[in-house]
Amino acid sequence: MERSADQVQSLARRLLDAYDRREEVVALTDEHPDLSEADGYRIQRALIELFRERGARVVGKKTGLTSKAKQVAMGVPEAIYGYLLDTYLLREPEPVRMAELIHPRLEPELAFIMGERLRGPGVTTPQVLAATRAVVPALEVIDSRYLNFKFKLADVVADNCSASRVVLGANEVPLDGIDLRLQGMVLEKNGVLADTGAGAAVLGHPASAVAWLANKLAEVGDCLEPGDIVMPGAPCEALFVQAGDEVRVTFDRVGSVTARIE
Ligand code: OOG
Ligand code: MG
Repeated sequence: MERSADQVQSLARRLLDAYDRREEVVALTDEHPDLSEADGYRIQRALIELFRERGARVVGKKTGLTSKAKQVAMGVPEAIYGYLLDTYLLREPEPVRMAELIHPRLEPELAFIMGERLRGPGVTTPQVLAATRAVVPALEVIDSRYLNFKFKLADVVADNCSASRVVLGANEVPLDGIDLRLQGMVLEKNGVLADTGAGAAVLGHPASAVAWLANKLAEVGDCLEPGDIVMPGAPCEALFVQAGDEVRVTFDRVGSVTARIE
């Protein structure tokens, strides 16, 4: 059954309220077990509209759950997408402030900066590579608005894929000669190795996640724009953090970014 516009609005407002109060809410599917993925995207669009009414700007898009490690960790075996707002962006060395968040986790991602518009359907991985201006080392801060970070597909979609902050490194590197599929990644917390990965963990190739996103956005008449920051999804599980922690990711040939948690 299709949700009424009123119900979509009221569920979006509930999530906005959780975001503002930095308080968890029960998963929407606890109360509405039949909430569909399509309902989730309608609630997400309403939520983004509410942020825009407050003056926030969309500066890019994200995918999530594009690696096996993330799908298994979160118990949702499907790729999802959401929007990046200017209010999420932190430039190294700006700290991640725990007081602004609920129960943040950090995950390493190689952000894409688009140079050309990409409009699906039919966008391919080589087309994404050709349309990419640069890549940037990034640490995404995810902060689910749901109790204990537990959700189903429709919930996490509605919650804009747990999007919260993105710490961007200073190095914008063009892709010339870099095979992102084979690109190694080393993740450290407080100087101790926390995880490792390769680009192929993300849908076989991080640019394939971006192609998936462009094609999925086409279903709602949206596309990737020049200048968009695009997060392709993490190759490994997210890290728990607390104030005082320092998380650093280093990508082969692209460099590193450090997030200081305050
Ligand atoms: C959903 C967002 C997942 C990623 O990179 O896979 C995501 C979550 O895990 O809360 O951003
Ligand atoms: Mg992510």
